Amino acid sequence: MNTLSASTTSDTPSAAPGKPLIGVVMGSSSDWNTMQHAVQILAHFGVAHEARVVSAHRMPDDLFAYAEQAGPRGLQAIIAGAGGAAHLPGMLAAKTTVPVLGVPVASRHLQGVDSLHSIVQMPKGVPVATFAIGDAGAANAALFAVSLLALHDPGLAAKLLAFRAEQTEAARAMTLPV
Ligand code: RP5
Repeated sequence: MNTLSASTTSDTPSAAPGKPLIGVVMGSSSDWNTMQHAVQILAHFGVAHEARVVSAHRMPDDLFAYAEQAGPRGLQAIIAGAGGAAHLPGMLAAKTTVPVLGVPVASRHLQGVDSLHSIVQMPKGVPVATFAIGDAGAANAALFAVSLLALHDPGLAAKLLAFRAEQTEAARAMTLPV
């Protein structure tokens, strides 16, 4: 499997140590500029994670293997980002009951509207929680994953509250040029 980075290896400076709880996968290394925002959030909160390229159309067998092993490996959620005809999140969701959080990556020609529609329009029965196109979606998918983990982790819940409080203070401190 093509590995962009993995939390269990020592060559991943942004990854928290330990068995990964959150998997971050993407269809291409070209998605990293977007998906790094998810990894940065997970690293900020000290959540053990991994990040890998798993292309739906170029590595379908790897995709199936990743999805089938996600539950047994202890992943609590998979954040999946892809662009264009973005099959990755939906196909992962088809092969696992681990929650899949989909991130539409901005595409060259349709600016990610194609990615968004591909991911958000899952037919009834196999859900993918879909986030905004681009960097905000990647960051928010990670924050959502942190919220899920925080339900059963008081320390993480406290960190999340502190994160929100910092944002509030930053907004209150905003000034305008007039
Ligand atoms: C998708 O095709 C990827 O998720 C990426 O957003 C897009 C382009 O991939 P590359 O041609 O840059 O590898 O599979």
